[in-house]
Amino acid sequence: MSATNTNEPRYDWTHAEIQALFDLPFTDLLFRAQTVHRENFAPNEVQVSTLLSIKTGACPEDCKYCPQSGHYNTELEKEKLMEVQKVLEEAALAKEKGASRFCMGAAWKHPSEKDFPYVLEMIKGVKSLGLESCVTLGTLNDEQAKRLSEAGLDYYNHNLDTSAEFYDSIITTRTYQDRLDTLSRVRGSGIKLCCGGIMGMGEEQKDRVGLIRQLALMTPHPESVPINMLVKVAGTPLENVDDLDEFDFIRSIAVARIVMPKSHVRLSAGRQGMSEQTQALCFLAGANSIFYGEKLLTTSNPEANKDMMLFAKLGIKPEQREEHSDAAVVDAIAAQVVKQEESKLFYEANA
Ligand code: SAM
Ligand code: DTB
Ligand code: SF4
Repeated sequence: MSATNTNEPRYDWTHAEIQALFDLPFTDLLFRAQTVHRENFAPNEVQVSTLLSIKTGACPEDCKYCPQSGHYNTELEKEKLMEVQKVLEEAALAKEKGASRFCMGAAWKHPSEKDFPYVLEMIKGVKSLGLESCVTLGTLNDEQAKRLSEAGLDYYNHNLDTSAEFYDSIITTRTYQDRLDTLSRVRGSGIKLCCGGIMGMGEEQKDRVGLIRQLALMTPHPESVPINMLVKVAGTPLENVDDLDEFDFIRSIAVARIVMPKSHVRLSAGRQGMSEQTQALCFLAGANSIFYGEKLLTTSNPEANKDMMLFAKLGIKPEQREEHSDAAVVDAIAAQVVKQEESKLFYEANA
């Protein structure tokens, strides 16, 4: 493996080099990841995004992990596109609780001409609240990417999910190349990329290497890299897949941190099933972003209070957007939440 300046992103990582990182002794890998992390980021800051499903279920795609696919019966309540006003109320609430980015997800193969103008209104509204905006709407054409950019969209989420080789065992209704095409349209329109994948779908280590390499070949790297642990949902084909060893998940975060040194690496879905200690190891491995709030899109996430308590225990602060510095406000909210939780625990103990 070449000893290079760890500070400068590289776009020529080979499969063997990434494989060699995965094969390092665990503490060597984490030490290296933490070193890269500290060269590029404030070590105890974590960016906080809140998710909202703006259109739920009945998706025509057959992604085997997804509770929202219309191909499986997951007993999910389907919902049409939410009203703009309702979305903005949720965004304001997320801001009040300390989120700096609001991410809106729709269970579409691609947005329709009828729905698209409402999504543009949502983006403008979220921006006017002083939040960063992110949407994930499926495949886009050039025109749609341009209109999203003109509406001021900050990030577009579009995951590659796994390696090109394993992809066809997970999704048959679209190709890896379709995904790459949308990603390059989004990039071309000047919107920042949020692109990552899912671990624990029964893939092999070479597939985790393949996914991370594919992400690391993008020039520049995706600004945001969500690493999801599969949330197994009853009714989906992956409902009974074997658990991924959490050390392999933590290794994936560490490797992503090393090969994409300037990207935010998000510890995404799956935190609900993880201990605080596992999450702390993910932060040590270089994760510096989370989804914050009781719900992801359709499945549950740790309660906001619990996350603020975890941040307090670990000495982590929510990262602030550069353009507006209301760090004091967020600190005050965090302190208040922790205080409320402590007094709740005190009263319960003394009841
Ligand atoms: N339909 C759009 C798409 O697929 O691009 C946007 C919404 S989709 C739910 C967004 C991402 O959520 C997927 O790409 C996948 O990586 C992740 N995801 C979906 N179901 C998941 C699950 N059960 N566990 C972990 N991640 C999941
Ligand atoms: C991402 O990588 N993870 C988020 C977000 N991007 C859109 C979605 C996770 C979904 C988990 C399953 C659910 O709640 O439906
Ligand atoms: Fe549809 Fe996205 Fe779920 Fe796939 S991951 S079924 S595209 S909502």
